[in-house]
Formats: sequence, C-alpha cells, structure tokens
Amino acid sequence: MIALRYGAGSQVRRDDPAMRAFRADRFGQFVHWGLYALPAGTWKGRTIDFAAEFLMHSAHVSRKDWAALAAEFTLEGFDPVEWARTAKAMGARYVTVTTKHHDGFCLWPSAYSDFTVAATPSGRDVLGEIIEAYQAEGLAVHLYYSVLDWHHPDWRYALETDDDRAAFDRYLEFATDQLVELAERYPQVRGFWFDGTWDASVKANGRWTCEIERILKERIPGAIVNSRLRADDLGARHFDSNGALMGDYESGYERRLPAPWDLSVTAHDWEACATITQATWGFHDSAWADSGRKSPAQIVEQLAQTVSLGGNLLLNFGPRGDGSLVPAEVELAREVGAWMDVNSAAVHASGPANGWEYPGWGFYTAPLEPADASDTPAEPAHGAGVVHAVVTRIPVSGVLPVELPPGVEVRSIRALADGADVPFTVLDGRSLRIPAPASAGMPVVFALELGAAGDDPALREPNPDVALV
Ligand code: JFZ
Repeated sequence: MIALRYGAGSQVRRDDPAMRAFRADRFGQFVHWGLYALPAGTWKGRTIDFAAEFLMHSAHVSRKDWAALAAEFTLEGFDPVEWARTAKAMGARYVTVTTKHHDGFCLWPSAYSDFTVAATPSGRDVLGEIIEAYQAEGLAVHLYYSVLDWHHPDWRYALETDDDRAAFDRYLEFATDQLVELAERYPQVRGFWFDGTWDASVKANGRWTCEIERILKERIPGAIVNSRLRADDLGARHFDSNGALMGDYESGYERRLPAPWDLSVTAHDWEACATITQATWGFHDSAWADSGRKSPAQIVEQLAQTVSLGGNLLLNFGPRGDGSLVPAEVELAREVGAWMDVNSAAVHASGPANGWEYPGWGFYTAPLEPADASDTPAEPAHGAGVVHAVVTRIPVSGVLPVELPPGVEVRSIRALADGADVPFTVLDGRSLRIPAPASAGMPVVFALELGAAGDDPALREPNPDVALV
C-alpha cells in the first residue's frame, strides 16, 4: 500500500439513498449543448469531420471569434420542457447536462466569467430552466463541468514554469468558485460529472480534485461525483495508485462497454456514456455525423449489456443551435421509449444476475436488492424471484440454451411484450432450451420465474412442527 493523501482513502462502496437511486436509475440522458451547436461542425465554409464541440480547437478559431457566437445564441427553438418530456418518455431517469464545455461558455450567468448566457441576447439562465424542467418531470439532474478551458487565459496544459503554476493556481481558484456557485445556485442537483481532466496540469493537482469533491459534498450532502474528476498524489486517474476507485463511480467507459462476460466490473459502480451519432457529442450538421447513427435496437442492446454488468448508460443528445432537438434523436427516443414502456423491468432497478453466465445470445439482468435487505450491499441471491433474459442475438439454430446456476430452477417463462407463456425444455436440471423468438426488430425480453431446485411450492406441505404466524 502506497500512502496517499489524495487517493480513495478508506472510502467503501457507497450505498446511501442517493447512490442507490442513481444505481437504480440505470438509464440517463446526456445533453451537450453550447455555442458549438451553432456552427455545428462547419467554420467559414470548411466542414470538419470531428466532434462538433471541438470545432474551436480543430478549426483554430480565436477566442474572440468564438466568443462572437454568443450574439447568435438566441434560443429560438429552445423548449426545455420538451427536452425533459422526450427524455422521460425514452425511459431515462436522470439527465447530465453540460454547464461549461471545453470552450468555456457557461450556460448559467456565472459571476466569475463574462462568457456566459448573460452575454447572449436573451440573457436567460438556460441551465436553471433546464434543471427546473427535468425536475418537474421527475428526473434527477447531474451537472457536467469541463475543467479544461480554452477560453480562460490562466488555463495550462502542463506546468513547466513558475508562471504556469501561478496561472493554473488562479485557474483552479476560478473553477472552485464556479463549482461552489453551481452548488449554491442549484442545490437540488444530484451530482457532478467532471470532464477535461486528463492534462498534465490537472494530474499534478490531485490535491485539488480531492478537495473539490469534498467541498461539493459539503454543499450538497450525498452528491454523486464521477471518477473522471480525480487524480491522486502521483497523478493516477480514476483509480488511485493502490487500485482503489476515486469518486463514487467509474466514468471511463466512453463509446465502449466492458466485455459482456467481464463480471469483474460489477465490483464497483460505473457509468458508460454513448453517442447516438458515430462520434460527435455536440450537434454536427453533416452527413458524417449521420452516417454512424445508431438504431434504437443498438441502443437497447447497449443498455441491456450495461445493466447486466452493473453499470449505468448515459445516452447523448446534441440539440441544435436554436435549442431545438434533432428530429432523428427525438424519433430514436420515441422508439427506445416504446420498448422501455414494455420492458423497463429488465433495466430500471435491475443489475447483474449473480451466478448466471453470459449466454452469448443476450444478457441476463435481475432486480436489485431492496434497501432494507441488509446493511451491506449483499450479493442478491437469484435462487428466487425473477431473472430477465434480454435476447439481442437470435442464434441460427433457433434455440436459446440457458445454463442455470446451481440450486436454481425455472418455474415458468413469460414474454414481457405480451405476457404470453413461453414453452421451454429442461434437459438435465441445470440447463434449459428456449425456442428463440422470431426477430421482432427490437430485443425480446423473457421473464424467468425462479424457484430453488427441489422446492416446488405446489408440493410443499405445511410443516406441522412449525407454528404458522
Ligand atoms: C470528452 C470530451 O472531450 C467530449 O467533448 C465529450 O464531452 C465527452 C463526453 O468527453 O471526450 C473524451 C473523454 C475521454 C475519452 C475520450 C473522449 N476517453 O477516455 O477515451
């Protein structure tokens, strides 16, 4: 064990009500919105096939030219209530919204910057309106904050000179002021999602990452903070130099997921973030952005894989420059939502099905243990209750083989889509064969009703020696 002042410390896996709620939510909406949505990937007639929120950097736009975009941020199509309703209807239970991305533009009227919504024609507190709209729909809100800042003159990538160090200290003071300001203005948020923390300057400031996490949790008890914020004394990120997770959940999975059989990730909380587009988070108005657009079935498949491995999925939306949602994203949200209307039992308040091995044709999920089950987050025993099988790949054989954990038996199988009983064959007490469903275009979910092997309730006689109470 290396002695660390700014590592994970003695932190155990959180299991308080806020953390349980976050874990049970499983599906969140990411929103990337800022000035970059106006040029949407094209600067002075040149389209750059790269993330739209990087345009200032990739097109070498000066601070001054970029700041001039604020005059065009007119909110003509901005309807946060519609955003929130779209997210809710999709089955998302929380939203993570960019307050300030790498370009430094703030969606709230920060007292510490003149590059904010206060300098736009409407002057409205866009962030406050977004938070209010989502909370009115019952969704929790997390605030994304980029530490990397292309606008602030004191930002440094690396700390090579005393001047760099002095400038970056000033920058971190500014960031602290802004984060405290966010926590004080919007105390009803559930968490903070840090980004832009990979540069040498931040890695040399593990102390700040540790302190800001503490400061935010002092202001908002139970606040949930992602691991991407954190560096330790030696510059290790996400996990400290002793291998312990920093922050409350791992946020390293970006546009990728752990392997479906890698149950080691169930040891800690994690969240993956995904784009609907190939690779742009901010709205990018070009064929490039559209060409890799995922289908609703692909999103649902990622969601099922995520839940089966004990993670959350944050699905990104990039509204257009006027604030309106991209029609293709609204349509996708509607289709995912139609699936969730019927099948959300396999997602919300669900997690890994312990003892059930990855079957290859899909994913198993099981209900999370209720809060009062025990003081510690015990491994749920899946010899009783239900396991959901999300069928994402139909074998050419037309058969779904199921290997049961020892001591578990399947009493019946029901399709969530129509409640119909699904016939199955028991081979040797440990394995089943289910006829594969016809391809429905979207993953099919079967609820496997379980019992302990040899414990058929129909055959169970009351024990005369036990008083029935
Ligand atoms: C970052 C941002 O640069 C990007 O604009 C977006 O906000 C996204 C959610 O986060 O991009 C990253 C961060 C980390 C990795 C890749 C892109 N990574 O760990 O592979």
